[in-house]
Amino acid sequence: MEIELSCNSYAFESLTVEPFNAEPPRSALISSYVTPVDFFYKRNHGPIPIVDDIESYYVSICGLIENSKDLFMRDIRMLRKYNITATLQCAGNRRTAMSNVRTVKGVGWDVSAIGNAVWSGAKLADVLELVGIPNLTSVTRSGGKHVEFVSIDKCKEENGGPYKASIPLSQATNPEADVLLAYEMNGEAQYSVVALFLVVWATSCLNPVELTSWLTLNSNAYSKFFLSIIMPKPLNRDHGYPLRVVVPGVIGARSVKWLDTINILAEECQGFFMQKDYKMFPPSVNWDNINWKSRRPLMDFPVQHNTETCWLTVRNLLTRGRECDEAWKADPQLLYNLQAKVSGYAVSGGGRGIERVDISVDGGKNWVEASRYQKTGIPYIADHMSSDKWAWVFFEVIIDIPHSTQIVAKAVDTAANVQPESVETIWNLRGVLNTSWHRVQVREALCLIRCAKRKRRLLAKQKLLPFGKVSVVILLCGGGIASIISLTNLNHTEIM
Ligand SMILES: Nc1nc2c(c(=O)[nH]1)N[C@H]1C(S)=C(S)[C@@H](COP(=O)(O)O)O[C@H]1N2
Ligand SMILES: [Mo]
Repeated sequence: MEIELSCNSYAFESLTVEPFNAEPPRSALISSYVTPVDFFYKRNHGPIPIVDDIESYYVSICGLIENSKDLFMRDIRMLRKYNITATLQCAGNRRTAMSNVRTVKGVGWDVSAIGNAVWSGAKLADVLELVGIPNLTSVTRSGGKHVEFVSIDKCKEENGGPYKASIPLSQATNPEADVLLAYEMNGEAQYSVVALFLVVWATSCLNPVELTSWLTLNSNAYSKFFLSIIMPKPLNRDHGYPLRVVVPGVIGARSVKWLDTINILAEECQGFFMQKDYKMFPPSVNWDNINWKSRRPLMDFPVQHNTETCWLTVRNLLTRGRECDEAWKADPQLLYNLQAKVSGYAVSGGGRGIERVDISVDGGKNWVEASRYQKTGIPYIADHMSSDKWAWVFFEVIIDIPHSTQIVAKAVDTAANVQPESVETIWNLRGVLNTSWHRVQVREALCLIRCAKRKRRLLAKQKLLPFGKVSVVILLCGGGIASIISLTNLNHTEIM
């Protein structure tokens, strides 16, 4: 018997309101390979700007190039549209665990300052071709080596100036690096949600004759309305409407939202977030002896050893054969025979795949390998064409757990980089790139059982809702159709 557990509520957790910073609960995060926009973490350094006149919005491309150019949204939409599934992660993800060792400065993220989305837009390499910079250029004729992205928003760290960051020109002009100017986020996902809604609604409200006459009578007005919801949704304001940069495999800070200007520079961007933040220092550096110039800006995540991050949550609990609580009441020893489904996400920077995820239930003495997956029906093979190279990988293993121990996870990427064992060794004053082994204390087994009970009570309550078997069948059919629709519409991914 398997009892679904969910100890967290599904509410979004706001960490700061001004600027708005929020992350979803852990369990919500790994419930979907493509993170719904509502569960995608939000990281802002200033007030979220409003761009309402899309006709007059344009991006200026200037700096060390022969001809500067202003690109309107229609010019960018004219370029070939790519859908890239990429995981965005804030360099400060898991900062709180680092501050438990010694205080660090920064937003207190738990493990969910990360999300995986299908980003759609033009490739930066194609945009730069429009201003005469060919693919795979490292230096322009006038000496440009870096591409700076300047935003519309204003931050106090920039003394009221705009947020900005840069990446090397060689990366920006490499089509394989998949750097995007994105105008949609999970756009295609709308099809499945809307299709599901339509199927459930139409089938449950109308009989076939009514349905046909309704469709004939109202085709014009309703088709307009439905088209407006079925059309891919633009990027939402929180995530950079109308246009943002997405630099796959690189810390989130370089994926500049609300893009205003692209500058071709000889040196990397001198902005605060490139020079005085998002750098990693050794544990010996403190606020009195820090020399910002001594370190390079963080790019690929994670930087140290290019390791990957991997968190786990204990989601499900299995007892053998009987109802959890009764079984446990009858035989408290059952607690010693628990199995847990340990699952989570693993991700590496730079486009490297996840080669392995190891799980230990004895604090790291013995390990078993978890299974890995991205898309249903397609086995995950790291660095293979069939996998989303910039996206996280989910893992899962069902494992016997002793009543009180520590479950530990560590991932290995395709360059054989392994996560560092202890957070102490990578402690740094800004609390960035905490990629240390993730540990879960299994004293929680008892709490989990209580959660299971609560969850079952909730399920029992739900059965009382006026939600007959027919609706369930419709819902399932709708889901099936919806997933077929979403499969045909997505090149790089599917919604699970
Ligand atoms: N213009 C602008 N772009 C920005 C930021 C910002 O504050 N302003 N924050 C950056 C940081 S630190 C991260 S982690 C990501 C977060 O993107 P999200 O809010 O879409 O999740 O955006 C990056 N781009
Ligand atoms: Mo970030």
